[in-house]
Amino acid sequence: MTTYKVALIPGDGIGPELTETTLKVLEAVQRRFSLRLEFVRLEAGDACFERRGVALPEETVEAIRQSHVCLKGPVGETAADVIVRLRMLFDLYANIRPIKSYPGVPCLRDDIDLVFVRENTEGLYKGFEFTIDGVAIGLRVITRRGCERIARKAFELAKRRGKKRRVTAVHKANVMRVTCGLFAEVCREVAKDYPEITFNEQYVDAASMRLIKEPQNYDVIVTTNMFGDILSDEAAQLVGGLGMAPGANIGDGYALFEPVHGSAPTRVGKHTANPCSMILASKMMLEWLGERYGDPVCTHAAQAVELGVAESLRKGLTVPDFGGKLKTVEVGEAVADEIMRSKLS
Ligand code: GGG
Repeated sequence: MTTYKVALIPGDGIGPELTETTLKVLEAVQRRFSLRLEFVRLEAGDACFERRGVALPEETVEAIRQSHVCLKGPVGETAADVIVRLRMLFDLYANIRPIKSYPGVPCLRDDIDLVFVRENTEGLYKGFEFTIDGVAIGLRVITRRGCERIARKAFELAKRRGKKRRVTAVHKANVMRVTCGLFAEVCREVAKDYPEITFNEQYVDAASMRLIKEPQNYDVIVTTNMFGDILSDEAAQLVGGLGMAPGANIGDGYALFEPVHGSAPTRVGKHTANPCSMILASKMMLEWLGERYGDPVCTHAAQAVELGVAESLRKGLTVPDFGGKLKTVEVGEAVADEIMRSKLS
């Protein structure tokens, strides 16, 4: 049986309670499947900064280097110093954010199943910001290499999903002719290598409207860093909000998984936060381990986690926001029960 070392960052705000809840699910996964996860708890985020004066300590980075994969809770005001920095440090260039309707969840429609492939290391998030004589300047960096690898990721994902087989490139090339122009041009070039996938382009403003008008028509959306961050929050609201939004940060040899949302400080201690974002992030983690290490047990475990989430939501075993009566941690226990009952092996 393979043991995978998981770098675990509980984070800030509701992060620690989402982490404990997700661990209940991952304990069930280990009991149910022949799979071992060794968690290495690490510090990073606002609380770490307040205590130590640094949001992402060097030993955290080093421990991540020594692990197979990282699972991270939300962090608060120090997001730029933690998650944006980790994406750059480990070249986690693809931010994969699935948006899917689950039964029992208040969704705009019940047939939404799309995924954002957001470029994760360039654009306005590069951190090149400065002021000159009272003028604040932020540089938007878009490279051919960055566009090409994220476009390929999107087309490969559309092929693997085998659903609508469509990639939509979202940009604003009519205004940002150089930066978005390069992104659009490279997406068009890459599309030629995938004749079996339908390719189309939308301006970001039109896409933000169409996501609400006809979300069922999207499959894979590829876009630049900031557009992806904004549109994926909007789209999450179509399927029940950010509590239903997991995210993966994927590079060529390493990956980090997290809920899409922030630390939600106003919810701390109320035990009402929906933990599905982080539980589904752990499902994506297992799926990635399965692919990266060619381990079908991880793939089956990932399926069991998703089925467990879907089944508990269907039964109304959820938080008050969705009409349920459960506390955050009890949702994890309900999902764990479903996993123990699952027939996958
Ligand atoms: N948009 C929800 C949120 O606050 N997410 C945390 C965050 O800001 N993460 C940084 C990022 O994804 O770029």
